Amino acid sequence: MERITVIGLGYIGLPTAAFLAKAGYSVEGVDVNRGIVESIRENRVEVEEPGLSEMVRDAILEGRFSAAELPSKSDVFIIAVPTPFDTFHRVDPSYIFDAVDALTEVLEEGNLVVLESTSPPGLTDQIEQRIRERRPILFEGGTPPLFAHCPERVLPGNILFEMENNPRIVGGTSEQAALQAAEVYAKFCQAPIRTTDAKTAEAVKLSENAFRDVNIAFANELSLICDSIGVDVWELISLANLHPRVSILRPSSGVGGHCIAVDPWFLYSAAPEEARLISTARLVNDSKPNKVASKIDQLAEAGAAVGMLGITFKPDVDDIRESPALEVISGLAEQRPDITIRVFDPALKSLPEQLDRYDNVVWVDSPHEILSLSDVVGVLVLHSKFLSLRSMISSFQGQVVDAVGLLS
Ligand code: SAJ
Repeated sequence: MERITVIGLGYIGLPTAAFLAKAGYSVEGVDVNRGIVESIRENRVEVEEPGLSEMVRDAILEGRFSAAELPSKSDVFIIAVPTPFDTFHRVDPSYIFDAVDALTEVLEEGNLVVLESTSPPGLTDQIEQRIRERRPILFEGGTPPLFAHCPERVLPGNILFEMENNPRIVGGTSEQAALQAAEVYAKFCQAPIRTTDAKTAEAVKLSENAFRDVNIAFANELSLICDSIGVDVWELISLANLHPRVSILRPSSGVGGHCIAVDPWFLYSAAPEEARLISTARLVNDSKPNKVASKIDQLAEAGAAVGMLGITFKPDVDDIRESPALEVISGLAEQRPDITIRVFDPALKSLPEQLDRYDNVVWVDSPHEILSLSDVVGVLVLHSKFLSLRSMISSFQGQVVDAVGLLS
């Protein structure tokens, strides 16, 4: 049985490891976070994703998945660690390089190294170069290690389905690398797998997320234009979308999460002079939470009770990373110490610490409390559990700021 090591056991690494184990590989998951390693050893999964716990548990019980803090010898190494960016929107590849340095110690001739983490164009080539400098001997025989980029494309909340059913792009620093990596992914991915060079694969992934960001920015910009000219943006979009070649996305509280709000900057930093539309879209989307907060601010009289529906970065997930709703609430809490802000989110059990520190922000256990105790209500996330509140909100006596179109 071939051995695969997956470095980084988060939203992507963990399901990837589970799929590979299910496909018959002997998989070792590696994470620098001891808590994560221990949780796997105790058969626990801390990533909230439908079906994932069961799949990981099966892999562990069948003896095909184990966890460690450092990589051991293997045939294939897959890197799935986060790639953050700094305040100047420059990519910080330090987690990737830490993972690379850890595997360099145990790498052998003929091994395959696959980068799944979203990365700036050229990083997979840099990884090869870095290892070549540290272990030149591995490249002197007839079977040097191979390097490829296979960007993840799955949507949080639907990861298991999409990991198996979304087409994959595999880019190698050589053709052989791309083909070998494609062979590994074909063991569990049912959709077409297309091969290319590593830099193209990196740029493809970034372009996908930048495409979505630009399109959401268009919808968000329309919502601002509509507010200023007194037109209902939701009606406008539904009418415009009747055109066979128009498909406008949904305005919102802003764009959050760890992908779409981040990745376009990687394309931007690769060619800042050229990436004008992409950087403007980022700024439009980043400005949206503040616009929503201002709208609520204007409606809330001194000492008002404000209710907020939704905290997470998008509907029906429990993830609050880069959440625009969180930004709306914290921004308003800071600007308006005189108002009380009651908050409810069906995907969470209590206030996250980012909101808990405000004396004027209070968690409530049901959306009905929000509606019965507030003068102004903000709908910040379109959770499907909120759909049943439509008629109650429509007959609500106070003011409503519906940033996500629940009522439309
Ligand atoms: N959003 C809107 N309006 C819309 C659609 C989304 O405001 O019409 C907002 C959401 O509320 C959220 C943000 O955009 O705050 C991003 O949500 P999303 O569902 O569009 O995407 P993510 O970030 O969950 O996942 C994206 C996906 N990329 C694309 O669809 C091109 C996913 O396939 C990628 O794998 C993932 O990024 C990633 O990890 O890169």
